[in-house]
Amino acid sequence: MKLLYSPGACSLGIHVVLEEIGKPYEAQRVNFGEREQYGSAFTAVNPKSKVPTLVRDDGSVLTEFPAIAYWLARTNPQKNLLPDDIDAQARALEAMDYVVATVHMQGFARQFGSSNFTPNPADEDAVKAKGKEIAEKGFATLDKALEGKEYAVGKFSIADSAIFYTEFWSKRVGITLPKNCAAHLERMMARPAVQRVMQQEGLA
Ligand SMILES: N[C@@H](CCC(=O)N[C@@H](CS)C(=O)NCC(=O)O)C(=O)O
Repeated sequence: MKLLYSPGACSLGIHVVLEEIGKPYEAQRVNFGEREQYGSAFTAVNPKSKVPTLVRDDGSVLTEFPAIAYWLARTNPQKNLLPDDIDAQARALEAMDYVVATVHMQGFARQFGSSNFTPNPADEDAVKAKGKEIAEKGFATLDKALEGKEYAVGKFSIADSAIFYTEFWSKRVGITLPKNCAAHLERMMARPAVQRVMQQEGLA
């Protein structure tokens, strides 16, 4: 398998899942600085111009964080990256979707790429402020869900790798994480798989 990633991007969460699984894979850096994701070599693989992109052993390509994480968890059941219990499984998917679709795509995307949300440069500070508000509401919601728990649905699951990448981004935009999210981030950073990914992506 090959993961196409950009250091510190949301692909970080999938990189963690691959390290948790522990099977051989290749991690190929996509250089965002050089806009490689828009070049023909990349778009031939993923026309969406986005990471994470997973090229599977049979050559087929899987995109979208929740789909990739779900597929990796279900094809490696011995790693218990998704609970067996249907209700807990649904909770894991609920948390993952909330992180990707709301906290990331509505909250952080406004802060990292405010010009994508308005044609008027004068509005960009307001866009960023709205993004911060959405992300902070997201962390407050996740914080409640994490109350009294080490991980989102009991044991470590793919939901935690999604929560982790947005927690990891919080410092970049000056968000102070609420206590359960801060403890969750610390717990994630202590995992050997996460430490290996930090080294590999040059983030340590
Ligand atoms: N909905 C996508 C979001 C992926 C995404 O937004 N990736 C960002 C990095 S965090 C990206 O590749 N951005 C490159 C670009 O838009 O040029 C998913 O779930 O994977």
